Amino acid sequence: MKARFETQAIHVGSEPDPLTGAVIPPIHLTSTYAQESPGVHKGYDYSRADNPTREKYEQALAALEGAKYATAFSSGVAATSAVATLLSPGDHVICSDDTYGGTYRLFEKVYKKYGIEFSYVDTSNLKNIKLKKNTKLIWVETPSNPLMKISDIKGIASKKEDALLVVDNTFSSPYLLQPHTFGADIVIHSATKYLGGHSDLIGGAATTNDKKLFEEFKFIQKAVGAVPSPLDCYLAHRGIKTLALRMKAHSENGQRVAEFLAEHPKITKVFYPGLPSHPGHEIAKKQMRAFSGMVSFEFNGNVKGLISNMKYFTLAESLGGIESLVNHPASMTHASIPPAELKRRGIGHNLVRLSVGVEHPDDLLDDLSSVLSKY
Ligand code: P1T
Repeated sequence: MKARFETQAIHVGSEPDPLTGAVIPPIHLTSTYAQESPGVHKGYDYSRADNPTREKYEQALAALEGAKYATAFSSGVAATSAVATLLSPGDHVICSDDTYGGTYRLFEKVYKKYGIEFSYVDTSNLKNIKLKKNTKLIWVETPSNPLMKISDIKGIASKKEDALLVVDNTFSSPYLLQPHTFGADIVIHSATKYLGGHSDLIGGAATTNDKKLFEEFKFIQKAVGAVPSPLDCYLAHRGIKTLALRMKAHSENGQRVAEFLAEHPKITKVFYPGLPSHPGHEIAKKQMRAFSGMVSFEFNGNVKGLISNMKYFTLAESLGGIESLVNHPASMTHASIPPAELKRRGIGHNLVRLSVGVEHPDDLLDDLSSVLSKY
């Protein structure tokens, strides 16, 4: 019988070291490998191409996404870029109109000039998935960054024809959502976030069940060279062993914070898929195990004062670590999106994004309550 998620997270790729019996396999901090004679070696020749620590981490990642293959990259953006290299001039991409700002920047500032066409649509409404003859890729972020829109992966997969469906699963993590089971061809991650879980590394990954796609990713990994270091692979692999525990706590705390904010008289709008009032709540309930720790809200008072004076929510970019963070999308994570496009997307100066950590929820609510009483 196939082991369950929590068991796989701890055991896949973590078998004791055959040489010494070390329960935690060693970190292979090496760039190169001795060869007996040219081309005769133990399966490794250079760490950009292959490294045992990276391989073990990739095995664990694939298992958790319910995929056959995983390829690790040096950042989430590098994983996004690896997917984009599958495209050719003249290809068309449908992309969620609410994504991490760096994804938009990469598509618009780097790949557009190679003759790739991008349409940004609200993928939370299936009616907006309109394929053109040259549509090769559909890029979906769910929940999206920063407005927490929920896209119906199964519904989009049923409309994708020959296009590849890519889901950026960063905000959910594989514990809450396994996009391959709903028909996604490729899942990408910023491992910097929930996978690593401790805000101490930058990493990315792509998973797939398609051998040909995996071979292309393996090639890009080596040929382009955006690989994570063995130490970062070790840290990310160590992080995912507690993913289930952390995601349960993040989701419980996220729900408490979202409910608190929804009741607060100074907050005009809350974006959290765990609230029954969220337009994507029913779809989220069907495809996710819980609703994660990402909560956004609109506050029409002194936003700068509010976000700069919290006790436990540190003002910083990024998300998904055990500690709570607060971010101002318009001027921080999404500042690379031009003002008119930010406006079209509904990302205003009054929007605040929280990455709710795993501290005691009462302390987080006390912090929010106190700062909201001052600003
Ligand atoms: O930062 P990096 O590891 O390169 O990951 C990029 C990325 C990809 N996808 C999503 C959904 C993301 O949120 C990110 C990075 N996001 C932030 C740094 C942020 O604070 O939103």
